[in-house]
Amino acid sequence: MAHGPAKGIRRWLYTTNHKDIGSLYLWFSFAMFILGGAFAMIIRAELFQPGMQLVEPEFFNQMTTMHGLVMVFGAIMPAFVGLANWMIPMMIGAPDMALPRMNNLSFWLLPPAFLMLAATLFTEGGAPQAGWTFYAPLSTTYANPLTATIFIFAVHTMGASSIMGSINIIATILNMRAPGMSYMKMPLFVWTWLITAFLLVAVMPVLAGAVTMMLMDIHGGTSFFDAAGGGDPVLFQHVFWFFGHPEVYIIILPAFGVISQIIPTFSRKPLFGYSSMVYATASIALLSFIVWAHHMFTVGMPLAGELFFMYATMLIAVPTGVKVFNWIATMFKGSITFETPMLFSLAFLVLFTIGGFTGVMLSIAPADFQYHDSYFVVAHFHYVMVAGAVFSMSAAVYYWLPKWTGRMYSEPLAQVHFWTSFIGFNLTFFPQHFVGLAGMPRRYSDYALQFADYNMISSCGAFLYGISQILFLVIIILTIKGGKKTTADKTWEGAEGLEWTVPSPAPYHTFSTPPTVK
Ligand code: HEM
Ligand SMILES: [Cu+2]
Repeated sequence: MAHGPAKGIRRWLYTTNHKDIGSLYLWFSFAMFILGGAFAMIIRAELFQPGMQLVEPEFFNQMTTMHGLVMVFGAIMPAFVGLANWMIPMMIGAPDMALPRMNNLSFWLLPPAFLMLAATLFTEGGAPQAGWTFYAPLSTTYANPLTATIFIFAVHTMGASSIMGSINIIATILNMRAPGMSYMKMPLFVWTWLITAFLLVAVMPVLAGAVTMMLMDIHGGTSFFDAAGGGDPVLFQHVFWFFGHPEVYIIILPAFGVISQIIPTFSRKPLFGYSSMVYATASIALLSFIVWAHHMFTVGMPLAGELFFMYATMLIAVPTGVKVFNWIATMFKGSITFETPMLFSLAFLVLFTIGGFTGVMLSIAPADFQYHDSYFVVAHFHYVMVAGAVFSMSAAVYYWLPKWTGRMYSEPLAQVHFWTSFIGFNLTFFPQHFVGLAGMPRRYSDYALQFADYNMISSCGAFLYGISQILFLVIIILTIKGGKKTTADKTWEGAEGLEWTVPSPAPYHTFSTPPTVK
């Protein structure tokens, strides 16, 4: 019991401690957030004005591709895995994750994977340019073989990391709950991660299959995706989106979990409709498997197919609506206060709902022929991924930072971070709905004159959002180095759950005797 962490670098290389591994994931994902953000800034700088100013079109394509890949696989997913590592054992009263050595390996596969991916920027062919969806044949026949091969190896490595991480999370939740913690007593964050981990185990192998088929097409003489050899490029899209659509729920479900922890705390009321939240999450996860072709309405599908995927997609709005109504009902007649985690959660609620509604618009098959591959889509998924996933991560960091470090962040600075993020985000992405509907296509380095004003607003908003994330880093460092000590177990008056029963900072080992849950 009494032994602490190893000294120096060995602590981090060999660690099997869920808190250390959680911190590694969180710092890694923040580094990737800054890297992916730098790529976004290059994109928005080029798009500040019509015409070509700063970069070559090829390099612009590399930036959109790398930005998407780094944000999805490097920033958001590892951020939530980091949160899972830190919080799940503490929330279920377990001493650690079920498979601690595998946990170490899951993390340490990620830095080499992203080093490889980033290294492609310095190869002769440059980084991947086919978009983060890397549709064949752009990513096979027309790609630089060296770049494509490194990229495929990097994707396999990330996938192995994700699968091991999810197996660990499932094993931990199924086996290591404290006595008395039945499934229907688990905190919602634990529930959403359990369901997410099953999604990951189900679809990461599909992604692995897709990139392996690409590898065979490039080097093995097959033609899975090459019509000239009897294959079909549309097959690539089916395989990709059978992974890719559940993937977007892998990104958003843990965010739902975070919001379900935070809103009750600052409303000083228990979560409204706990069991319906669990069933809604499970329904969303199941439905996410039967809607993939809503990304492919324009490829030429039988009418029955278009209708099936249209209605199936719209069906997801039902459980999602249940969740949104439950969050609102939780706040109803609560004694609400507006500390930073709550502000980010409220922004999540409003902006994610906007992203949800534009999603319903996109699901209307005949209308999608107009929106498809336009900036409307870019606006839609940033309302979901940034205002959804990234805002909920910001909320989570402010909410649990005092528990992690035993120190309080600066509330005034955090509020500045919130408002600059909120304004910057909306300035960036709200106008993109309009230019998108007016026909501005995505992934182009230049655009027609009529889109100039809105693009300038977008770029200004993006720079504001970007700078405010540097402030986020400063706030975190200031907290760790010199924040006011909070020794009390509970930082927040309304907070419930086992993680709030241990001291702050959370000790290196918690729950060597399991707590009993009534
Ligand atoms: C303020 C921060 C951000 C800015 C300014 C920004 C900007 C952009 C821009 C301009 C594009 C290119 C759109 C296109 O032409 O296709 C893009 C694409 C994308 N972004 Fe972001 N982004 C930001 C944050 C994020 C975050 C946090 C994520 C995390 C999920 C993300 C995910 C994506 C994805 C998946 C794409 C699609 C890439 C592609 O079309 O190939 N973005 N972003
Ligand atoms: Cu989808």
